[in-house]
Amino acid sequence: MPDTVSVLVGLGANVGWPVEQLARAVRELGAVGEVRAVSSIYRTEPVGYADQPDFYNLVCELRTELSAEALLDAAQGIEREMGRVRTFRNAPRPIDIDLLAYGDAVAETPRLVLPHPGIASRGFVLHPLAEVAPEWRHPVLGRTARELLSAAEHLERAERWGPLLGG
Ligand code: PH2
Ligand code: MG
Ligand code: MG
Repeated sequence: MPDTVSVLVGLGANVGWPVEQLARAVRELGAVGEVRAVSSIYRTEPVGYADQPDFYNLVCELRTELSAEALLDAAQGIEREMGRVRTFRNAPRPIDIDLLAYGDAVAETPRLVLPHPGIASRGFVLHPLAEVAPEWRHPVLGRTARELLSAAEHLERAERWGPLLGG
């Protein structure tokens, strides 16, 4: 594909049938780019608002011709289509699709901060990210995903649950 960008996308779900919802969301992302790699699914402790079920998280690598803003629109369209209703910050959700990194872009707009500010401190991102793209280098911190994971302290509980099937 000419002029494509490699994008890292973090997905999470903790309402309904999280594993099926992750598979559907990855399938739908395949309509806006080429899904190059998908991590295992991790079962993770909720961060931010604790009184909710465990999350199921994964990270995938997508190559796309879309701009970051257009990709965000597409991701939010998939979230809406899958029944996501925005209530409060860190609330339970049937699907969450976050742009973790868009090439080497470093940007901050009202809608989008790149790379995602939570990358280096969240186990639910770092474990699947280090699995799918261990040599990816954070454009601001200058560390690879593998290095960020081994340097991180006090990560919440995250266990590998299994592979994504039916994606
Ligand atoms: N997403 C959040 C807040 N907290 N915790 C886990 N374990 N996994 C998530 O995907 C997650 C979270 C906000 O999007
Ligand atoms: Mg999120
Ligand atoms: Mg989100």
